[in-house]
Amino acid sequence: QSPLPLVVNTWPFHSATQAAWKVLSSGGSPLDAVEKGCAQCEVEQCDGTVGYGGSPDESGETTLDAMIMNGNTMKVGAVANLRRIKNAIGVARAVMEHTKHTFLVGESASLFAESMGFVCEDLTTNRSLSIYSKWLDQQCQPNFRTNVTPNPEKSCGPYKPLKPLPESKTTSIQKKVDLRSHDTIGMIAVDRSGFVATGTSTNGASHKIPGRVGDSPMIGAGSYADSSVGGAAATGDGDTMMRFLPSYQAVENMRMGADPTTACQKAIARIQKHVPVFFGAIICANRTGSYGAACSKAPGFTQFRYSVYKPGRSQPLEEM
Ligand code: SD4
Repeated sequence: QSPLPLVVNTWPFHSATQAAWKVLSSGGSPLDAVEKGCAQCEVEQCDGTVGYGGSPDESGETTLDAMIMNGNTMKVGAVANLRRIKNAIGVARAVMEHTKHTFLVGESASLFAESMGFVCEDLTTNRSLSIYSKWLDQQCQPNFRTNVTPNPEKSCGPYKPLKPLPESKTTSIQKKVDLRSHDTIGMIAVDRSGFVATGTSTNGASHKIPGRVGDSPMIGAGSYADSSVGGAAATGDGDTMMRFLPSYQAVENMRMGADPTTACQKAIARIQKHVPVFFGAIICANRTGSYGAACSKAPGFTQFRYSVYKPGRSQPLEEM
């Protein structure tokens, strides 16, 4: 039996996998599959880390990052720091298909979305308000400005820009926060002809400085697709991962002959050479339907799971 079509996505976000599979198995395009799959997570607010109502920034606002890539044409649409619009992957696709541009950000991305007919809504929910107010109350959690451990005197607010500590000096508490505050959907879809599309959607990192953009919408970092080889998508600590373009790296590893698992392992190893402790994982699939994944083995992060749907399965498989 042919291993195609194929859907692979980060984490056990099964209804997203299923939504993408429904499109692909009925002969739809991998781009539609990726858009539908990621949009499903945006609606369900998967893990609170995709879509509205999650990961409020330092001012309490939820903003969204997303990208989609067509591995046949090598076209990409991406949005970052998108405000007031729930369907970030849809806006990313609109950038790709209805503009000459590749990447729109912030308020201007939202205005573009509105002009394309996307509904403008508040992305704040009771849940995101409560995450935000708990964080404000504590005010001594390590955060993205200070990068330091909590101060028992409670003198460490989020409001003083301090010089960040070098990576090697970050505390275990800082690392724990990073582990908890990351997740995202990254998806690869391959149709029977070997057409590969990839995409991501996320609300980024909790308590980030407003304007911070993660790896997810960045081409080659969050995901990468090239139908002559395959596709890859990443999840994890975007502030670290984006510096290494791991999705691009993984696809290039496959181009040079690596199987998907090895391609992912090598991309993770490249990061860990410079940043031994970080939280991240990559999924890969090649154009013929082989797939694999790898994750960093950071303390406190022992298991990365991802979902696969392929012919002959009545439910998404969960692996790793
Ligand atoms: C980010 N990588 O903004 C994204 C979100 C994430 O797992 O946590 N992905 O850093």
